Amino acid sequence: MQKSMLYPRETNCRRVVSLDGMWKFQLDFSSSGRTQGWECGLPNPDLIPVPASFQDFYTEKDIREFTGDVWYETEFFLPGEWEGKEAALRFGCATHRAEVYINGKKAAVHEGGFTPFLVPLNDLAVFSSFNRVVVIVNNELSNTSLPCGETKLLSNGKKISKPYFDFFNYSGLQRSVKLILLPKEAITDFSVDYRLQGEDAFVTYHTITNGVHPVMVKVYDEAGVLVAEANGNDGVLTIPKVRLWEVRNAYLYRFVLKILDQDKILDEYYEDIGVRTIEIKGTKFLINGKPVYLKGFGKHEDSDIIGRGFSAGVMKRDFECMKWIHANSFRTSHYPYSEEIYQMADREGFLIIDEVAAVGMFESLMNFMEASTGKHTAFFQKETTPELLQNHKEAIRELIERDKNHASVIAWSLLNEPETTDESAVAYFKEIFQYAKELDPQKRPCTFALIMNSLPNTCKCYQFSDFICLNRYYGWYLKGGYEISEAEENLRKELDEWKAKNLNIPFIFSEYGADTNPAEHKLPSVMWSQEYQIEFLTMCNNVFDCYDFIQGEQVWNFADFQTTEGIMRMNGNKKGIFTRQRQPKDAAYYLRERWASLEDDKKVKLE
Ligand code: GCB
Repeated sequence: MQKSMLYPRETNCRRVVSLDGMWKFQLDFSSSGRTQGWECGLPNPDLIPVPASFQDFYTEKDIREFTGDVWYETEFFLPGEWEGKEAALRFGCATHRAEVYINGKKAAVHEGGFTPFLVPLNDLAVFSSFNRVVVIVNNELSNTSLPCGETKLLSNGKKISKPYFDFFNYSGLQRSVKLILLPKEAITDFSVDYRLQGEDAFVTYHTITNGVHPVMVKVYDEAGVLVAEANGNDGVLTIPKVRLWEVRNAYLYRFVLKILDQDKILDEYYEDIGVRTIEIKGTKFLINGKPVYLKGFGKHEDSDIIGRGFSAGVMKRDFECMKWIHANSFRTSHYPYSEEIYQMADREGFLIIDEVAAVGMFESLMNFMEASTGKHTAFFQKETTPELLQNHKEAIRELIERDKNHASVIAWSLLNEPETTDESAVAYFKEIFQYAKELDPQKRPCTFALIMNSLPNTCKCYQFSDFICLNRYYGWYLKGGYEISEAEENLRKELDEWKAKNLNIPFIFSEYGADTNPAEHKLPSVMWSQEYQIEFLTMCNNVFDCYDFIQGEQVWNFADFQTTEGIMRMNGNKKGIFTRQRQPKDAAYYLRERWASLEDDKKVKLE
């Protein structure tokens, strides 16, 4: 069976059965599962829901903090009528790596915790029968994992995760698992690109199949009317009088692909796709040739009890909150999100900066603090760097292959806050950026988020970015509280230095934010109070409005989220504009007013 990232859908020729629900579950505290044959059945399992992170269900700290192999098991029935076709299991993700056993036999391995993978079943599973799947999910961090970190052994023999990043190392089967049926001759990949001319759109498409028969493509509008068709695996579809996908005003066409052998349908697949163009011209982002100013957030997949597990309910609430506050965009900080979130963004007309899990490439357990102290970790000089580079490229390949058809995805973020002050980063960046450019059929802009010490005169890698994403905390980690006037001066000084470089590309603030305890009110303000969060945002926004190359503001963070415990975090990062339960802090009302007054396509105050 050929690899394929296509989202599972039921059609004439395909079937999808959800395996979500309660799975058997066992932590391997003594690392003995492999020698004791757990792949043939867990000896002493508990039950746990899939999809979900496993950490926050239990009352024992040893479970929440568990680092190592966690084992999952379930049974599935493989229908007899599927015989002669291709059956597979599809994992939405397994964080951070997985080994899958079918009826005791090793069937697949996958590295990387945020992208889907298929496990072919035909050779190992039995049709018309129940079959056992056992999955070993490992959540250890290292210098070669994405995200990066370390795994340490405490003197009591227990392992602990030490992330070089600021979010809890949630793991497990965090997205849906599906049993899927594909035809023998199948479409394995499909991509599109667009050109607009007058009122019409020319959609270049490209399909990959594993057979000899050609693909036929039909495009239907939202009313179900056929608007374009073409024959052949590659071609150009003409959509006359196209209705474009616009920011917060989405329109999706249904692309139906079929492999035909005379009258017989060998395979059928569909995707709902918005037609839009994205380009950068000078300091502007242009969607369908019109400028857009990004308003929104860096987010996390993070909520009470299920951790990073996908929940349609949480997703729905997040989109409703983002609509209420007049946001138009978000960054999938710091890893590819669940596929359903991109589908929803397509539907709702949100813009996504899609980030790969390349976070923590600055060796520090508190990089948010240490980046501004001049700390130097020579991260890309390690002997493990070649292996990291390989994993990073594979993660980018999977990300782009998975997400390339989403109208909502307007850019790829290839790293978050890497160390860029050392010459050794340059070769690494060059390879990563070149690779992403080659892979994307739409040649979307590529970028990375700059850490506090990646400054106009110290950053050796910004030249690779098509637009610059600044993560800046003037007024929080630097010059907070009553010193905020100096924070403002420093922020302006940095922006003046960027301006002097005359790069003639857009800049956005991909992070700026202040931790805020929703229970804290103080007049006059102090850091951590609701009042200070508004003061901080107001200061930053006033500065942004003075620089016309600033073409977007994404506040850190949409909602409070869980991190590793420590003296810098009060049971998590509290920079949310919403609480972890998705209720507004005071600053949400401030932002709502500001963003309502900023049109999607211009910076009102400049004009
Ligand atoms: C950053 C990181 C983000 C942190 C944030 C913070 O620069 O990119 O992951 O959570 O700062 O709040 O310190």
